[in-house]
Amino acid sequence: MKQNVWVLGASWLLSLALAGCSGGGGAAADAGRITVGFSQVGAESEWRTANTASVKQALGGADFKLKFSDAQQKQENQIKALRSFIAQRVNVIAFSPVVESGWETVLREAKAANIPVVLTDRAVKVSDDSLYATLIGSDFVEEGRRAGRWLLDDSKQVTGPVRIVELQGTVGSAPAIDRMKGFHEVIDADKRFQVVRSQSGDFTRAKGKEVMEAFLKAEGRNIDVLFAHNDDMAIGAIQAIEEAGLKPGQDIRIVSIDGVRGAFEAMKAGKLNATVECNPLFGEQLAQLIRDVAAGKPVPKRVQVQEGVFTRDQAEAELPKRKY
Ligand code: GYE
Repeated sequence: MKQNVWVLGASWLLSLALAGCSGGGGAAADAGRITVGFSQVGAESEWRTANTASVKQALGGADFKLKFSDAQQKQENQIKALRSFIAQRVNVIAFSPVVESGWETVLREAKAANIPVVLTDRAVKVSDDSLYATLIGSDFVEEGRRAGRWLLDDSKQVTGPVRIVELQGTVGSAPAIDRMKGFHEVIDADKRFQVVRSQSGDFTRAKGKEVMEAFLKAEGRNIDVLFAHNDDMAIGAIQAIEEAGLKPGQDIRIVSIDGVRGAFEAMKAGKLNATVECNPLFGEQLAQLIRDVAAGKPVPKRVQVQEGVFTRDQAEAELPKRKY
């Protein structure tokens, strides 16, 4: 592992030296700057928009030259972007993988080219974890548990069954898989709780609304709780619930994840019951990690982002403080 870090660092120094030797105004102007290729998932949610702004700001500073690419939620676009970064011989690749699997080949290509890879936000499933230097992101399993614990706590007075519908994130993505797992870990221990429908809303408002409409059609008034893997889907679902003549936050209790401004507004209006924070503003932390990786310094394999849980009674006081 140590040796690996050293090799990656050395390769960065070498590529800097080569850039210096190649002459020309551009290369000279870039000397000392770290060229980063960043492949973002897309623009599917408020969370993502805030994350993109944070990353662009932090990597827009003097020490970096940023090549930014938006994958529009498609893995094939990300693989293309990564290959293009490799061909351009960037110093570091950073990317937020849309799904967990299917990365081995392209990550091996990056490794063969001695380009270190920093994962942001979402994890990958690979047989060899030396294929990436580090992952900075949230603990999605814990977020799912937090949503489950909130529900448990909010259901103390409920004696009968609690019928839950679940809006999952993008199929095969780390946050969808992990949030579902964490939520179940907590609620499965209590026989009252039952997930009666569970389907992906792809982390978007439009899909969240559409799938919630289908849930309402199938279950009628027999839905007690909605667990949405992100706030945007919950906000879309709130619309569907209102259009069905029901009161979101009351007839159907709703818990979601992210803690974006729209969620705080919905809580303030009494339509959303709780949101579990997932902080997208890790641009500065990422920039420091990239500096360290590029310099060949050892970095932790996993870097955690700090976050909490917020409820309706806190919404009014918290809203002005929210930065995303
Ligand atoms: O929760 C969701 C976004 O990967 C943590 O992706 C991220 C998730 C986030 O679309 O809103």
